Amino acid sequence: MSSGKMAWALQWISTMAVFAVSVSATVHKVGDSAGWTTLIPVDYAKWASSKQIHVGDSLLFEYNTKFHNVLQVTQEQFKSCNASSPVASYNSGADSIPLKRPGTFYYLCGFPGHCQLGQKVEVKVIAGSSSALLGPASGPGPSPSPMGTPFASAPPPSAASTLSYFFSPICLLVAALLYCVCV
Ligand SMILES: [Cu+2]
Repeated sequence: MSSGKMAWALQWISTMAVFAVSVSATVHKVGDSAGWTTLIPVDYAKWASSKQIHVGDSLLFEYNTKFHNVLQVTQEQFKSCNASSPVASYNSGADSIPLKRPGTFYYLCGFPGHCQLGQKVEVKVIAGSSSALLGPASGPGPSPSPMGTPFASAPPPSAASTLSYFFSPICLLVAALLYCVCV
């Protein structure tokens, strides 16, 4: 096995690792197709309760910047629609907000009267990833090999098992030994 192939294999392993992590993150578009608006009466509380939002996911607020913005506020400010001193503010019209820790987060529109009209959303972020890969907290159960898991849902099983075998640590070790012997 040449060093070129070794490098290729290593690159693939790192690519797959990144893929396995990124696949677990979900983008939640606030209000779904309606977006972040007051034109259509959207029940944002209902929207939020219909979602399972995990750490690592992100929120997407889409709106017309002439009429809306997004302010992250405290619970107290949320209750009273107080937009005077937000924790964070967004105004791109397509704000992607990564959710990095568990907890409840509060967002409202800072334009006069909009929060009172219902343009506010309370988002509960649950600890742990939405993927089974990073969530072994649910007890024992069947535990496949660590390398097999990331491929379980994406490619066909035959390709998955071949890939996981090919990139298994033992296989790498053998490849490294062969490389040393040959050179
Ligand atoms: Cu607004």
